[in-house]
Amino acid sequence: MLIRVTHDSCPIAPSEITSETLYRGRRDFVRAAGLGGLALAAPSAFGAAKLGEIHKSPYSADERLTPQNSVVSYNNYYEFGTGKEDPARNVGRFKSRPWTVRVEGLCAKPRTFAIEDLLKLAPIEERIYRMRCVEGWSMVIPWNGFPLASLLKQVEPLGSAKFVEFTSAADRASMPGLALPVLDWPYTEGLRLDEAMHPLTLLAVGLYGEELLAQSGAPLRLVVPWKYGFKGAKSLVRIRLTDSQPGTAWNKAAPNEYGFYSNVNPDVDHPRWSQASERRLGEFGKRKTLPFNGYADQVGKLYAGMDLRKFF
Ligand SMILES: Nc1nc2c(c(=O)[nH]1)N[C@H]1C(S)=C(S)[C@@H](COP(=O)(O)O)O[C@H]1N2
Ligand SMILES: [Mo]
Repeated sequence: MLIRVTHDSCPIAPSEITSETLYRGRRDFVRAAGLGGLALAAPSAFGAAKLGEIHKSPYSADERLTPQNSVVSYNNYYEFGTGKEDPARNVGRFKSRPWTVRVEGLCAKPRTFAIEDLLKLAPIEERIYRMRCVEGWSMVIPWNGFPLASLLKQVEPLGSAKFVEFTSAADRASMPGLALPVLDWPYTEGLRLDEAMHPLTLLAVGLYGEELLAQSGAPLRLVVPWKYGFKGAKSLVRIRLTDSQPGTAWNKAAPNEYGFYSNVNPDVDHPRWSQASERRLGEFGKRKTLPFNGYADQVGKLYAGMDLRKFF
C-alpha cells in the first residue's frame, strides 16, 4: 500500500537557511565519514573529491550561480527523508563506491559499467543549468557531466526502443527513508528516447568541479533542465531502453499532480500550486517562470503538435 505523501511547499524560505544549518550538516558529514578534524583541512569545503579536467560548454546559462552550500544542503532525496534538509543530514552511511550501472533493454550491446569507466566515457563538461522544482524554488547549478546520449550510443539502441527508464539505488541499510512507503521504491523515472538523446540531457557526476555528494545523487544522476526537478533521478543503478512508456515513481504516487512529461510550463498549474513564478534560492521576491524553463528554443520542437495540458 502506498501512503499518499506529496511534495510540500517550501517549508522554510531559502533566506532562512542559516549558517547554523550548514554548519550542522557539515559536522554530521565529517563525523559520518570518520574524518574528524582532518576533513576541515581538505581542499573541498564539503569533503568531496575534485574532478579532473573540465570542459566549458556552449549550453551553459549565463546567470548568477546558486552558492554551493545552498545546492548541497537544501534539496529533495526521499530515500534519505522527506524534509529538504534531511538528505544532507542522513547520508552518513551511504557509499558511492564501488558502483556499477547496468544499461540494458532494447539495445544491441547491453553492458554493466563501473563508475570508473563511466567517468572516462566522454569529456566531463561544465553545464550551468537553470533548475526548477515543482514546489516553486529554483537554482542555477554548475553541473559536471556528459550527455546521456554518449552513454546510450555505447549500447546501440534498437529501432524498437522508444523510451528510457531510470532506476535509483534502494539500499535499506544506508537509506533510512526507504523504511517509509512514501513512494513505490525503488525511485524510477522515464524519458522518451528523443528527450533522452537530446544534447541538453546530462548524466551528472559532479557539481562545482567536485564529485557529487550523496545528497546530490552520487555517483551519477540524471539532469534534465527543461523539466521539473523530480525528473532528475539520483544515484542511478539501472538504465533500460523500452518500447512502451515506463511507470515513474511520482506519476504512480499522484498521477493527477505529476505527469510523465513534466515539462516546466508556467501555463499549466500543479493542482496545489501555481507554476507561473518561482523563487530563486538566495533571492527575495519572485521571478516569472519561463516555458521549458527558458530552454524552449532548444527543446520546443520535441513537443510540436502535442497538447501540453494533456501531456503535462
Ligand atoms: N532517487 C531520487 N531522485 C530524486 C528525488 C528523490 O527523492 N529520489 N527527488 C527529486 C526531486 S523532487 C528534486 S526537486 C530533485 C532535487 O535534487 P537536486 O537539487 O539535487 O536536483 O531530485 C530529484 N531526484
Ligand atoms: Mo522536486
